[in-house]
Amino acid sequence: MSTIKQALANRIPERRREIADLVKNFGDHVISQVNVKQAYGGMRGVKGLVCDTSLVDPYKGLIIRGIPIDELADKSAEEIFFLLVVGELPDEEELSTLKQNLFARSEVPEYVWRVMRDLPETAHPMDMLVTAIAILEAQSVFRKRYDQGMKKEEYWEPALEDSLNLLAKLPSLAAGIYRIRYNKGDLILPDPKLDWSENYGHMLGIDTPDFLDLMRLYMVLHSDHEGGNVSAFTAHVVASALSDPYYAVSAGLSGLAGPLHGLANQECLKFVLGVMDRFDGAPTSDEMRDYTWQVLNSGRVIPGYGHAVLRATDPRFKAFHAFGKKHFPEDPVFKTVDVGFQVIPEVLQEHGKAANPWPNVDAGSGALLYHYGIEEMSYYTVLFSVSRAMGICAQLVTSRAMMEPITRPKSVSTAWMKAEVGMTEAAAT
Ligand code: HAX
Repeated sequence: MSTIKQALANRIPERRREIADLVKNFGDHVISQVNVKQAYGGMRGVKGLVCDTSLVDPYKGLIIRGIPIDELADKSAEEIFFLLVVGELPDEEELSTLKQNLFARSEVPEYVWRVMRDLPETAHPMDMLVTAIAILEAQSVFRKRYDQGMKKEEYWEPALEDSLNLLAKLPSLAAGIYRIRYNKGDLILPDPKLDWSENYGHMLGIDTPDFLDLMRLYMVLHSDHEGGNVSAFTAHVVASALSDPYYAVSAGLSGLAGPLHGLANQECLKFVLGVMDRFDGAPTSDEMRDYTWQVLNSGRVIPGYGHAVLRATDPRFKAFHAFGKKHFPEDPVFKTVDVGFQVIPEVLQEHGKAANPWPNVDAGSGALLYHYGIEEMSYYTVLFSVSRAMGICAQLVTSRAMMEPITRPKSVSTAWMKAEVGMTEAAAT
């Protein structure tokens, strides 16, 4: 049994008891109310979901299993995955076993590469990634065990097995997509001396220590963002039907591919390069202010700013910003991000629409990748996806371990709503 599996197995009985007690003793306790605006407004603020891997505090940002993300910024991706799944950081032995375990499962089957190479050049890298994960489903242990007949109490075991198999392959897969889509030459094999995130950087073709450290930081910062965001929630719903982790992760990452969610990092760099193009390099504060107004007045959003939950500068943005300040403060792309940080929140406040005028995680990450030569911005959401797959997998393993039922909230019609609020007389269904 892998150590991560053993560590989780040890904790499951107590957690199941805890939840059973909560539901038994306080099952009727009301935790949220829903108004008409929320029903039509993307359920913003409605508490109707449980996520124990992480939470997002509007002012403090991401907190993973009780630890604020800024305190985890020097950890490895494997430590974060262990923390997400088990609830505690691994000891040395648990960590090294997990690293070996992931490396041993990392080979991507040849048929996946054939499909990747056959996709048309117009296929977005996110389309390639989602396709690759979907066709890896052929290897699902969960589906096989379910077909053989498996008890509900055991669902989490093959869910974890599939998650480890999938996560182990993601760096090779994602790096291969980069090299195929942008004609970067042959695929690069993983190096057994490197860990999961370092191997990702290595297989992209960039081996400098600073870049590998950025890859580590990138994988840590994007790993999870509680349960209600589009990708996590989508994956949660899909997995609740007992679709296996390959189906759930590919569905969740299809949501991450939207410009209001993970694709915002691609849009951010487009915005930054657009400013630089206009002003022939990093803009002054006044130039940035004018440009921001122009974008807003044309009815577009400023990518990388605003958030559905956060109401302060995202600590993940701060961590990326600190990395840029430390390693290349004079880089013109980074400087443009920096000028934006000084000016855009003020403009958005004056504009008066965005509930949160502060930068989110996507505002600066592209500039850092660009500095190291990853200039193909349509690839950025793939990097985000490799990291976020950790949170999605940890959440679905937890859901199966807690034996959660299928997700099925009640929807109502507009006719029902009108009758409910008294706009019409007849009760409608
Ligand atoms: N620029 C311009 N207008 C913005 C804005 C921004 N950055 N952020 C919000 N607004 C606008 C909204 O479009 C909305 O306008 P309408 O009333 O005309 O529809 C209004 O302000 C109120 O929106 P909100 O309540 O502040 O924000 P939402 O919870 O509805 O949406 C979003 C949150 C992140 C989608 C939004 O802030 C946005 O579109 N930001 C830019 C895109 C972006 O950076 N997305 C990445 C977010 C982080 C993430 O998920 N990464 O994966």
